[in-house]
Parts: sequence; C-alpha cells; structure tokens
Amino acid sequence: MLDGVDDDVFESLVDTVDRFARNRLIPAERTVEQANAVPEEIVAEMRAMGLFGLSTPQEFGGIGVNAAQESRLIEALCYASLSFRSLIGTNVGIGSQGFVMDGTAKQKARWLPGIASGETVASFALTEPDTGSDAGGIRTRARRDGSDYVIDGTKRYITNAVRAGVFTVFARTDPDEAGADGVSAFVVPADTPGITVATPDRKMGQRGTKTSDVIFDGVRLPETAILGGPAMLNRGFRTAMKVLDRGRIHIGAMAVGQGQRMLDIATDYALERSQFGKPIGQHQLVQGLIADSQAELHAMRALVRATAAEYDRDGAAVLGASCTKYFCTEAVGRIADRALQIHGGAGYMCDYDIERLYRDVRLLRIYEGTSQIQQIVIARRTLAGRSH
Ligand code: COS
Repeated sequence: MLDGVDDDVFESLVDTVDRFARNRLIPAERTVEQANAVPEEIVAEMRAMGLFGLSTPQEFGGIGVNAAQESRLIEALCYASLSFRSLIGTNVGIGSQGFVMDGTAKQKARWLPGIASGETVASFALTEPDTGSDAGGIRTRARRDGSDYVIDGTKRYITNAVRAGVFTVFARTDPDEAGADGVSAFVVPADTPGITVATPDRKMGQRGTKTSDVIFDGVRLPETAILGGPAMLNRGFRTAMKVLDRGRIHIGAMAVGQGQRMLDIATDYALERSQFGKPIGQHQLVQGLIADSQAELHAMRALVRATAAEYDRDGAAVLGASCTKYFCTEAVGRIADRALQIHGGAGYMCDYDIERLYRDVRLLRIYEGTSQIQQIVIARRTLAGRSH
C-alpha cells in the first residue's frame, strides 16, 4: 500500500497546480510553440513548486505522492500543453522510478535528492534505432572488461537527453541471450566520457519537448553502476517493464487533462459560433460530438482513478495499466478529432489552440508502449486467465 501525502496537503497541491496550469502555463503556450522551448523562468518555477520531485519519496527530498495522487496532479498539469509536463515527466516517471523501485541504497542516496529538486534531470534510455516495441531485443552492448562494463550503442528518441544529468541505460550484458533475459540497466552519469547527445529531433507536435539520439562509445562503468547492483545483472528488462507500467497510468492521466481541455475549448466554441441562425451547440449533430466526448472523458477519468488505486493497493497493476493507456490515449484522439470538427475550418488554422493540441496528443498513442503493444499485453494476460 503506497500511502502518499496527507489529504489536506494534497488538495492544496492540486489547487496550486491547477491554477499554475491555467494562469501561468496556458498563456505561455504560444511562446513555447514558436520558440520550440519552454522559457527557463517557467522551468525554475516548476522546480520551486517541487514538481520534479512529485513521486520521489520524502526521505530523499521529494513530495512522495502515490499513484492515485500523481494521476490527479498530472491531470491538472496537463490541462496545459503537454510540453510543460515533458520537462518533469522523466524525473517523475521513467527516469526516477527505476531508482525508487530497484536502486541500491547508495544509488538512491546519490541520485534521488537531485532528481527530486530538479537539479538533476533523469533520462530513460531504452529505445534504439532498430528496437522500439521489441524492448527485449536491444542491441546496445555492455561488455565485461575486468571488473568494469564498457557500453557501446545508440539510443533513440531519448526524452530530456539534452538536459540529462543521469541516464538509466538498458544494455545487453549477456551476448548469448538474444531476448529480455540478457539485458541489464545501468546508472550512467551524463558526464561519463564517451557519451554524445545529438541535436534534438524535429517533431510533429509537443514543440518545446526535447528528444535526441544518445551515442555511447566505449563508456566505461564499474559493476556497481548496474541498477540494483551486480545481483541485478541480466534483470534490467523487468525493471523497465515495472517502470513503464507505472508510466502507463501517468499517461492515462495526461490524456484526461488534455481531453478536458479540448472538450472545454470545443464547448466554448459551440456556444459562441452560430450557423443557421443559432449557436452550433444547439444543433443536435454537434451535441452528439460533445456528448460522445463527455462520456468518454468520464470513462477515462474513472479508469485512471481505479487503476491508480489498484496500483497503490497491490504495488502493481499490469493489466489495468495497459487497459488505461490503451483506452485513454485512443479516446483522447477521438476527443481531439471531434473538438477540431466542431471548430470547422477554423480548427485547421494555426491561430486556434485546437490545431496544436490535436497534434500534441497524437504522440500519446505511441510512446511508452504503442496501442498495439498494450493490446498484446492485455490479450496475453487475459488469455492466461490473469486479472492483474
Ligand atoms: N512487470 C514485471 N515483469 C515483467 C513485466 C511487467 N510488467 N512484463 C514482462 N515481465 C517479465 C516477464 O515476467 C518475463 O520474465 P520471466 O521469464 O521471469 O517470467 C520477462 O519480463 C520477459 O517478458 P516477456 O516474455 O513478456 O517479454 P517480451 O519480449 O515478449 O515483451 C512486451 C513483452 C512486448 C510487452 C514488451 O517488450 C514491451 O512492453 N514493449 C514495449 C516497450 C515500450 O513501451 N517501449 C516504449 C519506449 S520506452 S519510453
């Protein structure tokens, strides 16, 4: 059972994040889009609010929310552009949770305080040019050399690599094992010799977020750099899966925040815009678009809350996390499409926020496990008769 923070502290935090998203972040969205960067003063404000340390345990200086609380806070934050969330996303999720779940006491003490304060940005380096969905097939090698390991390989689309102070790098430590069982996770300080971070990728949406290739060329590390220590040799794939499970609930919450935003925008537009002598919101076909989005949003929110509660109760929710990511991210795609449709021709114009939000949410169906990967997890566990 993950306790999280006290109710009154938590409610005031939700209120603070909600106001920050509406009053500070939304007005900055167009600047971020144009500059393809989040202003440094906003990064500093997010640090000061403790957002980088939301999920870091309090003993390491974080706020220490549980999954249910994290999902409500992320929903509130993601009423604004997903680009802001991306800044804290790796520290709250995939970049930190490996340390929290499987790190040694030394690794936690060394890295978690900086991750919590935001001084250290943590990146998760799993994906490669030839390995995305087939995470067990990674080719980056960690070759044993005396008591050291030497990492060679290229990682792709690594979020926040340009800012990273530490990478969790997944590499093959058993060259004779082609699948998941030969993979270990390494804690790699970003200033280790042999690491090159490439120019950030140009993307369809979520401008202001930074993803890049990271090249590891003869990066030498002691065996104590294995996440969880040498006893975790060849156990890194499981760490990655556990981290991604929690991340999938978080992404469901992002979809809820964006879904609410787009429904609100579409509703406002339906009330303002008139055709055939009355506001378009009074036409039943437009009402159908609004009703379908509202119903799906209710289902998404309920699913995120139920799965997060299950996670906090049981310490895992593999089936629920995949159902949540799959349903919520597909549904938010439909909400985006309907919201744009309600705007008519205006929705296709860059002057309207919906055009940008429509592009931004497209990524949710892809990263941290595509919809098709979620279908595989859901079907496998269902066919195996598992309810978790
Ligand atoms: N939690 C803990 N352990 C898990 C797990 C989970 N959620 N999922 C799998 N494992 C364990 C399995 O139990 C198995 O161990 P045992 O052999 O001891 O039972 C091991 O990991 C291998 O699992 P499996 O055989 O299911 O691995 P596959 O290679 O078939 O891969 C999928 C499974 C496809 C689900 C996995 O590769 C995946 O999630 N891919 C998507 C990766 C992704 O999200 N990438 C996004 C980029 S990272 S931001």
